[in-house]
Amino acid sequence: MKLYTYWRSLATFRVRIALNLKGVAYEPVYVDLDAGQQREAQFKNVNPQMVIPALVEDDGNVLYQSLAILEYLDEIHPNPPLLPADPRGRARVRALSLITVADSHPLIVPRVRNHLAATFGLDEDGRLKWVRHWFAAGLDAYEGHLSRDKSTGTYCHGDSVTFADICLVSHVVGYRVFKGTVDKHPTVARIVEKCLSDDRFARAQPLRQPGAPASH
Ligand SMILES: N[C@@H](CCC(=O)N[C@@H](CS)C(=O)NCC(=O)O)C(=O)O
Repeated sequence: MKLYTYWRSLATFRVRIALNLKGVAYEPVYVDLDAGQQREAQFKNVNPQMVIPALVEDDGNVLYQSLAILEYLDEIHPNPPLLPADPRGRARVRALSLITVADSHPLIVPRVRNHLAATFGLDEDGRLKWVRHWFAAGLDAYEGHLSRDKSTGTYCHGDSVTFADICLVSHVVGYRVFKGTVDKHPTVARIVEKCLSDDRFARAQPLRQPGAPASH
C-alpha cells in the first residue's frame, strides 16, 4: 500500500496510527502541503479533492477520507478490532470520532486558513486564534462526554483502543502543534497520555515524520 502523507497532516496521522495498530506495512509518498503539492496534477489524479490522506492499494484502488479508511482497514484486518461489538458502543465511538473528523478538523485545514487570509484579510495572529478556538471547542465537547459517561474507561470507550482514541489523539497532538494545551481537560489528557505511551501511536506523531521540524 502507498500512503500519501505529510508530517503535519492530522487526517493522515489518524491513518498512520490505524495502520500501525493493524500491523500493516505501507510505503509513504510525501505531499508537501505548505508548498501546495496537493493541488498539483500528479496528486489531483490520485485524489480529485486535493487532500490527504489517500491510501492506494497494490491493485491501484484508491481510498480517501480518514474515517472511511479506518472503517475499511478494520473490516479487512479485523484484529485488533477498533470498534465495539455492540451497536450502541459503535454509535458512541463513531460519534466521538466525528467531533474531530466532521466538526473541528475541517475548520482548521490549510485551505480554510488560506481562504480566511486571502478573502477576508485575516492576519496570522487572527488565524491562530481561529484555529485554537475550534480545537478548544472540540476538546470541551470531548471532555463533557467522556467525563460524564460510564462507558469511558482506560480509553474513550472501555478498556480497548477504538477509532475515538485515534481521533482524539490527532485532535490533541494537532492542538499542541498550534501551542494549545489540555490542562483544563483532565479526562482527555489522561486518555491521550495512555495512548501515546503505546509506540504504535507515538511513532505516528507529526513531529516524528520525515520533513518535520526538529521542534515546533
Ligand atoms: N475529512 C478529511 C480531511 C482531509 C484534509 O483536509 N486533509 C488535509 C491535511 S490534514 C489536507 O490535505 N489539506 C489540504 C488543504 O487544505 O489544502 C479526512 O479526514 O481525511
